[in-house]
Amino acid sequence: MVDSIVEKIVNGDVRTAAKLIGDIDNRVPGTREILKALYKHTGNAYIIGITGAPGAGKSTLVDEMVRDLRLQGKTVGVLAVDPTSPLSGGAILGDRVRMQRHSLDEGVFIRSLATRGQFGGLTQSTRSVIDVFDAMGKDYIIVETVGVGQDEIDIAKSAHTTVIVVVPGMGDHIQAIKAGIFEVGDIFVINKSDRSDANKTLHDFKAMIDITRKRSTNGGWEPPILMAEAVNNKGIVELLIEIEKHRKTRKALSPESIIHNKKAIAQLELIDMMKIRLVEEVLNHITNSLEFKECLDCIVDGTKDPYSACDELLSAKLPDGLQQS
Ligand SMILES: Nc1nc2c(ncn2[C@@H]2O[C@H](COP(=O)(O)OP(=O)(O)O)[C@@H](O)[C@H]2O)c(=O)[nH]1
Ligand SMILES: [Mg+2]
Repeated sequence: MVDSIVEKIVNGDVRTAAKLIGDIDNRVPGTREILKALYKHTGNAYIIGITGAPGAGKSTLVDEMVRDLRLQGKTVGVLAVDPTSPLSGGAILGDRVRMQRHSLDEGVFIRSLATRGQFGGLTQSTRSVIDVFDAMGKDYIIVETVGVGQDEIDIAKSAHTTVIVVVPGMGDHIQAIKAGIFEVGDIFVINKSDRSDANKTLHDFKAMIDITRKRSTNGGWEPPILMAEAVNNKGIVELLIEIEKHRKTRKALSPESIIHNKKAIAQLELIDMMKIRLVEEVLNHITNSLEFKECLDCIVDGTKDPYSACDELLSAKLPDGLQQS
């Protein structure tokens, strides 16, 4: 069963992949076993993260990038991670319509993820879907995220090249985007540069990212700032050129730094994976128990304080030694 699913995905079977991705999003039990078997077929795709505030033009940009990459004969997987818009909602629907021109193209596979599990786990499902695309043999995987939360920053850290999209008049946008996201940017794009205040933004922005530019650790790579008008297909070729340059810079790093980077990412991903399992499994177990409901009642009627309730619930479920904090 697992073997035949894996075989189909490795052969690029879209239906099987779509089903698995849906199962990942919905946390269907048993999905892990497939992912374990699939893992050895991953590691070949180049992963590009596109992050920015809602409405910055990320999807428009991605759509144009897909077109250019297809013209180069590359296959592409696109994953839109947007927990703020459910599948039926505006943004994703817009993406669907926009991306429709790729819908008959077998070299493009577009999916979206919307579920933030009760206790988190969006990063985890994103990585799993990336693995599915990767195992399908896609040359490039483009992951679109809204740069607002820690999840998005962590997702960006796993990408090989992270592109941060901002728009003119960005004072507001800077606030909408979590500051930490700028530190993970390898390339910055000022989209909607058809707007009159674009040059001012470029100026402001240069000053701002100078502070966060990450020179030393990246083989001398200085994140460039590009102007684009995604809606008019301007700046896309330049963006792809910079991505390729960044890819080469990464490749040219010393073997030690490559291993060092790989280890850092492996550590981040493994801790994330354990975190989500611990939190999900332990919390699910506890919150579904009778004791939990009794504790809630006691806190409400004033016969127990939440500190004692927490200690009692955990001491019943955690191994000795993990209980004291
Ligand atoms: N003026 C202008 N509008 C743009 C540009 N790029 C995208 N848009 C528009 O901005 C809106 C949001 O774009 P979208 O790609 O959905 O943004 P996302 O939320 O970041 O994915 C859409 O109405 C686009 O047509 C641009 O370069 N200039
Ligand atoms: Mg979008």
